[in-house]
Amino acid sequence: MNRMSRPVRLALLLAAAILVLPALPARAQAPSALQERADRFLEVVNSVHQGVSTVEQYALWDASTDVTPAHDAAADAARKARAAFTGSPALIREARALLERRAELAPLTVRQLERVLLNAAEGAMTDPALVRERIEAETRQLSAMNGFTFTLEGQPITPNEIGERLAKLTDLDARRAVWEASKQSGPALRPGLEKLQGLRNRVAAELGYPDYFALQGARHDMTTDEMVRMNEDFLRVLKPLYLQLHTWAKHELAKKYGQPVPARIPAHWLTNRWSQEWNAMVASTSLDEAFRGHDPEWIVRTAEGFWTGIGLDPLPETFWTKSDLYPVPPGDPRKKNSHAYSWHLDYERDIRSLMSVEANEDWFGTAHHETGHGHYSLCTVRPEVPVLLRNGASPSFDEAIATLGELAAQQPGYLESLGLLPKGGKRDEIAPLLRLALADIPFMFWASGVMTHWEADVYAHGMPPAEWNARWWRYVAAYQGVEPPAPRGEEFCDAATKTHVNDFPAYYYSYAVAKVLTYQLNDHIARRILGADPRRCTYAGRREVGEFLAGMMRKGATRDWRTVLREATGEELSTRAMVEYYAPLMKWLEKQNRGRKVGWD
Ligand code: X8Z
Ligand code: ZN
Repeated sequence: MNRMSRPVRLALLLAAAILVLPALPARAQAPSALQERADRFLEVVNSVHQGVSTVEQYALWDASTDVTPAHDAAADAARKARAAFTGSPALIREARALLERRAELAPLTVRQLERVLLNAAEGAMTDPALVRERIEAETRQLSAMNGFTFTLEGQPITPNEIGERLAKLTDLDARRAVWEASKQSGPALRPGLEKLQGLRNRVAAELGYPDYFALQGARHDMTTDEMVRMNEDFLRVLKPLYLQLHTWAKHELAKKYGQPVPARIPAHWLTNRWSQEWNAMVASTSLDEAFRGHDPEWIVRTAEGFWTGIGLDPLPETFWTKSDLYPVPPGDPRKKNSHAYSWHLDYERDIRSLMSVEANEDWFGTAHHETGHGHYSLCTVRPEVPVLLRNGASPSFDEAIATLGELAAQQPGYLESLGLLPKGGKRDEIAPLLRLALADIPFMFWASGVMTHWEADVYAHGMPPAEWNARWWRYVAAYQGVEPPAPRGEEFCDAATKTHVNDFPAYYYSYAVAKVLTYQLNDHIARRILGADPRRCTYAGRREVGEFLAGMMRKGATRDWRTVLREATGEELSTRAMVEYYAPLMKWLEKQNRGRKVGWD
């Protein structure tokens, strides 16, 4: 028998203990003093963060749904109070000190501490005057944007009306007048945005970020260059399809308006005022007729019914009583933000939506989008998910679930079941593909191309304001293949007409990443869960789909987004699914475009 020396035995015992210990339940291990210190710190931070953020959200809700000087003042004060806590130097010091020994801390602890620092970087109180100045400039900018009145021939016109007219008008002069009216807010918002360029960058620099774009990129764990390059990569892969679509679209539009075929598409020919989605451009691709006879409430109830139909818990009753879902009635002087948002006000069950829903195709998709955000928020409300991490796995993951709702809202099987498409009969293979492609493919060139590059130039590359509008239209020409009806000088600031440029700066690439993710998730759901063709499946009523999505959503931001994607689909972020989805359309478009010059150069 082999006898071991005492020191060797001791060493082996120790090694065995080290191997076995991590396998024991957490309770069996005494937490280290460092972990205890972090736990105590985070308990306080989570609790106070929830309290001050809720107060802030209530004030911001009032300011966004009813623009008045009193609401602006209250929002300003609430934002400053929140920043005084989340940006507190004591918080920053302790989070940094703990993260210096991150290897000794639980992964969930590390994620929360990193979140504390990310939140702090939005307004570090190491320079309180700077934070105050940013908040005041932002409150003014939001008030100016939300309170802005567009006019056409001296009469007020709402953003919804602008959209309706651009969808319907066939006279090009009338279209141009509406399109030009939609750009009126730019000059009004320019001075505020010029100020915010410097303020946002200086705030980000306070905690060591090179610029504000970099700070936002950190929410995806990416640098500015990585983010811009990734978006470029999307476009490189999608360009052949976009060129075919662009060529087909400009021929259709030229025919519709009785004009010669242009190289680039005049912006006022398209139905969206930023040319970001083209799906309503020709009657054969528009569903708006089908929505006649439904009211706006039907749209929102149907959207919520989609999510409960796949087995998710219903949104709380207060969603219906506290949300602001419909346009301000004509004659009512109240001003509200006319864009669509989902709000998670208290990190518990106060989930609301701010929309201006009308019964049309656009709002039908958007209502599915917004209620999707609401369900993501609701799924994160669990004791296992600390308040600090009750968000999507990343901003683009949050947008991806919402965007998946929009995709589901266009599935022919679902539309048929709702009576929005004729039931049965021979299904046209191409029409639904074309309708979806016209929404999603131009969107990528707008989001990954124009918006991402322009905002990177503003924040990361220090673009002087005197070049803003020229750069904007250079990107529109280069990425979208679109041109303005007449030259647009620096007296305009057309980028500032886009809501996000003012209130969600350096965020927009999240929608492009989300679109890519959406096609990956759809591919996985169709093939692996429903055993169906990704182009022909219907999610509505399928509880397996709800379970799959809820599995991701319930994690909130407790896990890295790339890991969540890999674990859910077995794949890294990739445009593969998007390109495969449109392979039959690509063939069809090539046939339609035979003999035509493809592209605009
Ligand atoms: O802003 C939105 C949503 C709210 S998160 C309605 N979207 C972007 C936009 O309208 O420009 C959805 C798609 C892109
Ligand atoms: Zn969204």
